[in-house]
Amino acid sequence: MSLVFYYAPMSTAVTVSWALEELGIPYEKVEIDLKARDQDKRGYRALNPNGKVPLLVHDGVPIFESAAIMMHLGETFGVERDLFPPPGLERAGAFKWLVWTNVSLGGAVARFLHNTSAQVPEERRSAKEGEVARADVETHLGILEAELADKRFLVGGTFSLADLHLASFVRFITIVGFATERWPNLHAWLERCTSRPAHTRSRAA
Ligand SMILES: N[C@@H](CCC(=O)N[C@@H](CS)C(=O)NCC(=O)O)C(=O)O
Repeated sequence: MSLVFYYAPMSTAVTVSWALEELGIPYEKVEIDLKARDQDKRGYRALNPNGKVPLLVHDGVPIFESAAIMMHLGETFGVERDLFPPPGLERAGAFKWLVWTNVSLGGAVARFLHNTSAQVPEERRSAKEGEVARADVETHLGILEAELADKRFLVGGTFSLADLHLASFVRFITIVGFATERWPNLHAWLERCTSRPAHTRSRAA
């Protein structure tokens, strides 16, 4: 079995670093220097035509999109390690939150960043759209807050790669201006997830 993980520090790839650390499976790491535009090199584009990280190549098969990588890691290695539900309705719950992270919450965050980040040329930004997107992000965080009112983790009562992926993303958005203290259930859940030793190890790696 071979797993090659293409990553960049402080990018969407951190969720996969954390998952690989939780799973404790051997893998090879290849750093992609985004500033040097390694992602545009022909060899990399042949594996990931999107030119983005993360990318996981499993036995020669390239898998891009962090949510898809998480689903694949979960069903292939996570079930026997109690980090992903077996096939069935709990697994459907894990899929639901993985997709929600990238599409629903992630879409609102992408609009927020597009309209507020100094890295986007001013003429392409709109303060009004930025405010609308901020409100959308907060609505999504409110949905998560309600979901966590009576549960410690998203599916099946135990920590899973669905929690890991969403916590990794929520941690990122705390850095771009969304303090989680306003949502106490979410805040406590984020602390439960990110205090895991594998998270600490993945940040040090
Ligand atoms: N939807 C993708 C997003 C990946 C993504 O946007 N990666 C960024 C780093 S955070 C990237 O590689 N950017 C390089 C570029 O756009 O040139 C996923 O979840 O995997």
